[in-house]
Amino acid sequence: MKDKIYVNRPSLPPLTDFIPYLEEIWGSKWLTNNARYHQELEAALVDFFGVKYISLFANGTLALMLALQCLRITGEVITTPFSFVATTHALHWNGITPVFADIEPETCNLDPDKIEAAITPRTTAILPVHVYGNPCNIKRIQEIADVYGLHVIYDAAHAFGVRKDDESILNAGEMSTLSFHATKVFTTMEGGAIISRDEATKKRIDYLKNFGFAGETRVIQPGINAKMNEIQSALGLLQLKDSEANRRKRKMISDLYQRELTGIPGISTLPEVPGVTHNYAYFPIFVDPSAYGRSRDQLFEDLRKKGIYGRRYFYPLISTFPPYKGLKSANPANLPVAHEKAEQVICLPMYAGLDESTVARINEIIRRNRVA
Ligand code: T4K
Repeated sequence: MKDKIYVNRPSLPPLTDFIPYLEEIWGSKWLTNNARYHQELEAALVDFFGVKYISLFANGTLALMLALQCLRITGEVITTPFSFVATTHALHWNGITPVFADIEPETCNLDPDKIEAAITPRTTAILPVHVYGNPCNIKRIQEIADVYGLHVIYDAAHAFGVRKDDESILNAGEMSTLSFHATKVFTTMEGGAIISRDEATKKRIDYLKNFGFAGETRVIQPGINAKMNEIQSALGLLQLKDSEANRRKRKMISDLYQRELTGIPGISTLPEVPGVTHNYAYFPIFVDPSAYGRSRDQLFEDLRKKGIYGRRYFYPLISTFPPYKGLKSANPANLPVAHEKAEQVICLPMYAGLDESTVARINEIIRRNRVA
């Protein structure tokens, strides 16, 4: 069998390029706590994204947890079950009750038409996710939030560099959070960030990620340690240099998949959205067994036997996990589209280092495995 092909692989710079950064860190003995590379990466990302403020984090989960803390969100928050479990866990860790609403079939994102019905007197915010980096319906979600006086925080863990009508989608809502995990298109090994829109909020976020310290002797809120360190920040600075070249490589792979898979009965993909600069972070396909002749799980196993390690992101749905399945909103009858998508999805391998011949082989397996 050939080497295993994983769903993701980080694009790392040459090790020799990293050494001078390490030498600088060793020489200065500044390892963390908003030191040189941390500051440089924040400035570089603000510029790269076209956003006002960014605060770097140790990972995306802590960023989400502290975004909620920072806005003092309580009660109930409306969110999507079709995401990585960290989205809902961040609510739980804040003592907030998640309220699941269904997703749109076209994008797999929270369906604005399902939000209003989920609002109760205890609702304080909406927490949508730009799943696979595809933008949510930002305009409609904001309209609903404005009418009902709700906060909006976007989990933008997948949305690094995504733009709509030439503006970063990270400017949507009051805050957006990012993940820079090893599996993401831009990585600092572990890492994350919060995008905020005014200086006072940025300051509060920075206090919270440093135990709540506002200066040497003043603590303003029960904060936590969620800081990114200098080695992570240095890797981020290097990653940024290759980010556009890597995006172009992923676009080429996405085009290959789209071209070859379109037209196979029972296989559907998410098309590119006009006006959106995609980051091609994931390549999900959806298997309709009645037309494909084999189930999603059969295709998933067939691919595995041939060394292709796709992933069923996001199956099982968050709403089916024991901590959440007892919630009224977790009833499958409330979430028919999310259940259907979770039963059908496979994310195919997608990363800049994936070669064309492997993509062709994956397409061929999917084409040949169909049972007419
Ligand atoms: N919100 C959303 C919407 C998210 O998707 C995530 C994380 C978060 C919030 C939370 O952000 P973080 O706290 O993680 O920063 C992965 C990631 O661990 C997770 O970050 C990510 N979303 C989620 C979608 O996927 P796993 O358990 O599927 O990852 P794992 O370890 O199986 O890796 C997948 C493949 O990637 C491996 O088969 C090979 C490759 N890989 C992985 C690692 C860790 C590498 O090549 N190198 C590596 O170092 O969760």
